[in-house]
Parts: sequence; C-alpha cells; structure tokens
Amino acid sequence: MFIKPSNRIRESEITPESVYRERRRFMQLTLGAGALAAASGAGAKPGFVADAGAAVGPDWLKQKIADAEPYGEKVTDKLTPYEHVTSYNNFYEFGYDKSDPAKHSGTLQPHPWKVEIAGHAEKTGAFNLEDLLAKVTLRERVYRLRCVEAWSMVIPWVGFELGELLKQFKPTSRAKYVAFTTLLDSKQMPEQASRFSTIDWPYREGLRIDEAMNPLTLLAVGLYGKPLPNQNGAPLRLVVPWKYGFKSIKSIVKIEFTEKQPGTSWNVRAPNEYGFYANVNPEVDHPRWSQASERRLPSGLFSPNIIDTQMFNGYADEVAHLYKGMDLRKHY
Ligand SMILES: Nc1nc2c(c(=O)[nH]1)N[C@H]1C(S)=C(S)[C@@H](COP(=O)(O)O)O[C@H]1N2
Ligand SMILES: [Mo]
Repeated sequence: MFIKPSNRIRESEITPESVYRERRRFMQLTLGAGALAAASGAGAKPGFVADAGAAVGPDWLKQKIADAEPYGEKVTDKLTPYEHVTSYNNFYEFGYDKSDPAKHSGTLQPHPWKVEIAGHAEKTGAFNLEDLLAKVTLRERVYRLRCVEAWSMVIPWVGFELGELLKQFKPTSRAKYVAFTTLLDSKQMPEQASRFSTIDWPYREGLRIDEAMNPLTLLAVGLYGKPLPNQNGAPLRLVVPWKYGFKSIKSIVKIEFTEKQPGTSWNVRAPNEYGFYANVNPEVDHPRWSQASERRLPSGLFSPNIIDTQMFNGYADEVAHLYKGMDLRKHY
C-alpha cells in the first residue's frame, strides 16, 4: 500500500526558525526510516541487532501514524537516533540485558490487539485497538525519557493524550486512580515463564487520576513516524515523561479505574527503592546511586555525555502543581 506523506506543517504557523527546526526534524525522521531499512535489509550493520519484525503493522495503522502532525513542543534536545531507541531497551518480559528485547520480542503478536477498560466508569468493556484509535487525535510528541537507572533518551513518539481516551468512558467520582496491565502470555513473552523472574507478572503500573488526565500523559502507538517496534511496547504503551521510565508500561491490555492506589510492579518488588510516584527528582537519590545526573544516549566510553537531571525531567511548568504540598522525599 502507498503511504502518503503527511502535510506536517501549516504555512501559517511557521517562522524562519521553526522552518529550520522542522526541516531538521524531518531529516532526522528520514534518517530514522533509513536506519530501519538498513537494519532489516541484507546490509545490516554488524553489532546492531536487526530487529526483525520491528515497526511493522497493519496498513491502517501505518497510514494513521504517517498522518500524525507534530504537536509543537519546544524540546530542543537532540533526538536519540532510531537504532539506539530500538536496541537499548528495558522490557523484562524478554530478558534482562538491554539488547534482549530487540533480539527476543519477535514472539510478540501485537495485531490484532484488544484492550479491556474496566472499573469505576459508566462505560466499560473490551475494545479493538482500531476502534479505540478511531476516536482520538494522533500527534507526534518529542519527549525526554529518563530511566531510574540514570540514562536518558529523546524520542519522537506518535500517540494521543490518555485523558482524551479516558474521558470517553465517563469515569465516576470513585475513580481516583488508573491501573494498567501488560499482556500475560509466556508464549509471546517467554521470560514470564522463567523460574528466575524478579517480577510477579503481568507487569503493572498506575497513576493518580489527575496525573492520568494531564495533557502530557500519552498513550503511544508509534515512534519516528512508524508503528512501535515490539521491543518498545507494541502496539500500545504509556509515556509519562516527568516520571522514571518504569512508569511507562508497555504492551497494555487492560486499563482500570480504581478507588485505591493500585499495586505497581517495581514498587511491590522493592518499595524502599521505587516509589509509586517515581517523579524524576535530582534531589532524591536512589538508595544505591545518585539521581543528580544522567547519561544521555547515545553515549560512549570517550564521550559519556553526562548531563544534569532536571526536576520533573524538565516538565515542572506542566506538572509541579499536581504535587503542591506533598513531601517529595516521602512520596518518591
Ligand atoms: N511491560 C513492561 N513495561 C516496561 C518495562 C518492562 O520491563 N516491562 N520497563 C520499563 C522501563 S524500566 C523503562 S526505562 C521503559 C523503557 O522504554 P523503552 O525500552 O521504549 O526505551 O519501559 C518501561 N516499561
Ligand atoms: Mo527504566
């Protein structure tokens, strides 16, 4: 199928500076696509895992993602190249090394996909991904992603505001939190069958309802203008850019409105190390390492690219009000 290029910028909105940035961004997108082609073709670079099956999806989804227009964030950070975003991952359902998800996630079958909406809402049920996406606006949004392990990336996601979806189900006044669950299926996610697993599967995450409704909170279906590769959480994953990466749960099959704070995988496993809130905070260290700085990828032995970590990962203007009066040392 022919995927028509989208009209990514309106003439009326542009200034010379934004024209430049837009063009540069578009070139980066094109480079990303080139890297993908190289990786899946015969001439894949040695040392780079050819992510077989990465960024494939049905035509309707490819078209929708290609048509998504930029939201227009003022993120000036350099984008992390596609091959790093898709080969350096945390997705423990496929193994514990950063390279495992790209190598082993070919067993995941992201299409077709259903998501169950449950709990305290007027409307609940199981919905096809395609039907859910028919009612939302996809945008490209460039966000920093800061892992609790003190590395970070800058990723051009394609997704929609979680709040836009949640409102359609009319949550009741008892809906104080939103809980998310990843697929549970050891045939598709082999590490779930391992006797040495550190996590009680399925992977779970949660947000307070006001965090879930914040316009920054995204459900992503793509990156670099293409459907999400399996290793990045195909076909649907959360992105909460002011929180540590483990909150951004992948391959979601269930979204539930709850009255009580839900259990979340890392918090349940090591509550003294990983909090429910997990807001990026350079002043509150992890018990075993500092959170004051981070390694921005790509980073190498001779150019480690260490930068200061920002409060709320640089999104304080948008989200600090959510935590007014809270002790962020206690609620880490
Ligand atoms: N289901 C699931 N979601 C997950 C994880 C995981 O192991 N399983 N890892 C988390 C962590 S620790 C991070 S840093 C991000 C990494 O996302 P990325 O690989 O797309 O960069 O995914 C998060 N979502
Ligand atoms: Mo992480």
